[in-house]
Amino acid sequence: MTHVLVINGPNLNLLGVREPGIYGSLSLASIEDNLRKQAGDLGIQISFFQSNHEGHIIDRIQAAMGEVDGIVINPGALTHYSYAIRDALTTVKIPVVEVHMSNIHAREEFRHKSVVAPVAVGQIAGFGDGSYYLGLTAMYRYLESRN
Ligand code: CA2
Repeated sequence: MTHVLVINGPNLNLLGVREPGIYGSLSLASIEDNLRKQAGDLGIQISFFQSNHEGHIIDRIQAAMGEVDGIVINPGALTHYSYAIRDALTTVKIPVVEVHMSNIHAREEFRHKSVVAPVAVGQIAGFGDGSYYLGLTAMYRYLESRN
């Protein structure tokens, strides 16, 4: 069975708790519940991981080798500077879809650059919690097209 891992980086555990204006009012647990339902409809297995620590995210990416078929990741602010996460994603050779709730290209200059995007299949940004559902759909379609 196709297995997709959804990874969330720093501060995304605060979703729905603070700054609903930028990131919406849904908690990460609610978004994960919705993704679980979507995965059920698609007939795929889904797992979740969130950490505020770069090294823990890298450990999880490494552990995903041989375990999952695709990774949907919102690396949070690490998106903009973590060559270590980029290297981990490259090393495991698992297809990646990068997602962001906000449109990072319409925000501060430092958010315009993603060091992860060049090693991803693609990037989805700006649709709030919808970015995750679109990201899972994109990953599913990508994996199906390879079968
Ligand atoms: O738009 C996104 O999804 C981001 O990855 C969110 C990151 C930000 O650093 C990226 O540039 C874009 C920030 C996540 C912070 O999440 C919070 C959630 C609720 C309250 C406070 C922060």
